Amino acid sequence: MTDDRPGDLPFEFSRRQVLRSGALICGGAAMAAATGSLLGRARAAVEEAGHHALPPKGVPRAPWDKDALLMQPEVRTSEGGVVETTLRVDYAYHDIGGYRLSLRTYEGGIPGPTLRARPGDVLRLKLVNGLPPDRDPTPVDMTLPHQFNTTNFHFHGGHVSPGGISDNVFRQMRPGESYDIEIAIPEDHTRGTYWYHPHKHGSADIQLTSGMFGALIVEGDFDDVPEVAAAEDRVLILNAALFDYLGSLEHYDTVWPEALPRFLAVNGQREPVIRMRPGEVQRWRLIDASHEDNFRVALEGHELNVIAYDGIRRAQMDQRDDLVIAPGQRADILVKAGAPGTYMLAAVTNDQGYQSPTGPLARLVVEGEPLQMALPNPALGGAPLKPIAAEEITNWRRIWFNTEAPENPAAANYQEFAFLVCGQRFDPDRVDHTVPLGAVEEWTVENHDEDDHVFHIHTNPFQLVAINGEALADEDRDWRDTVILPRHGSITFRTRFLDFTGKFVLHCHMMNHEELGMMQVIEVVAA
Ligand SMILES: [Cu+2]
Repeated sequence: MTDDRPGDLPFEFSRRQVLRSGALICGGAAMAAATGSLLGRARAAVEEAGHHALPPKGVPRAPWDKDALLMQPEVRTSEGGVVETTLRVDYAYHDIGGYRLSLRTYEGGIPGPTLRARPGDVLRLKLVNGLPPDRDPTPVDMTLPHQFNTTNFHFHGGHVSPGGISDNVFRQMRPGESYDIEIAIPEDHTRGTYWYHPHKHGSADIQLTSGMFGALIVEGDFDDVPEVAAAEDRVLILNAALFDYLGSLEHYDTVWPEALPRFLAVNGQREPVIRMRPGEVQRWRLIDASHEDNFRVALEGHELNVIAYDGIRRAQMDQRDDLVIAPGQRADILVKAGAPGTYMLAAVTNDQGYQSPTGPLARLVVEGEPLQMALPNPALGGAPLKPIAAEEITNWRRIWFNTEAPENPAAANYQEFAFLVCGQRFDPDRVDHTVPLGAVEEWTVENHDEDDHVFHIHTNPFQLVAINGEALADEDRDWRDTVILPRHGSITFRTRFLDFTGKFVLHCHMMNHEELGMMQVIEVVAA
């Protein structure tokens, strides 16, 4: 084991995490035991927080192989320009971290299959909803979570038509029925890491938290960079495990409290092992499929070299000690393995208005014959999207996210909270923004709340130009589809509405917030 990182990274589990984990009497000892060794501190915190000790009874059990290798989801690729496949939604037993859970899945797996396409391809999917009938066929209140067995399909980050049977999140896919989905990926689509998940308002939170997510890769982004092309390519979908005493997710209260996962997971596994050889470079496609929380991801002893955010290639590799990733976001990183040893990949202390969850994600085991692999020149070149200049802008908008909380939030039920955009709850029948096709707009999104939120808009990526009113330097003007909206702050972005008419949504990607109303409708109309 080595520890060649600077020792100032806050790696301890948060106090709240320790208290929550039922380790109150030894929580103080865990903190006191923390030493200068990053690995030692993380391990001590993990042990003291009780992460490896299953309670004596309760949730159904299954064996936990603590040496299991990180699995890759089954891959379904395009043939003759078409990715043609069935996605069956159904309950399945899922063994993770010593528990046997009964969860809603795609194709019986967590994650669902990885779909791989090229620009110009068509995704031709048959979604078979094999779930049983909804227990609430006529919901009492459509603005609150409801009908957890009705679903639909969203291509997160896809620059594709939001209408018809394409990426249409207003569709309802009922239990016992099957539905065709056909999404044409434009020839000029950005190539990179995307993902899919349900987006039916009322059930998306429960379904996504269950494990209904999968990677959707548009191939070919770094064909011209040999160091990236040579790297083994792995999908790492991060999420937080939440379940009730039956190992299931049938009530909204199971997902409601903020930052209360049982543990963190990668590709539906708890602390899997990733093997590399010394000097090897691998490409990890990080996807944050967490229902609610940000993760500050760090890999002990190693730099994270970001080559793309949200599926959009950067002009310059972003070399970092750690990386905050928010629900919905992706970060493609290159990892160059150091000396032989075991290194922890973990979510470390992070403040998003409250403490983000912390804990181990995976273990990197570096062993075997060394490899001589290089990282690319940090100047990657070839950024795919043209920056939006001020002169291009045809319109400006300002919106804000706000919340209304009951007198004592910790004591209250979720029904008592309101998550709002511009003071209003989501209404699928109300159009909040009408945009003429061809518009190029600059939007400022304010956060009037004391916690961070996560802004996401469908159909068109955007270029960030300012945070909290401070203009970003040209090289920091990342293209994104999902971005952290800082508490009592704002983001400003520019975006082009050039290719698609129709209705789509913007929302907070903290799924609890979306489900309780923090979402708006945009309609792009022919000019
Ligand atoms: Cu939010």
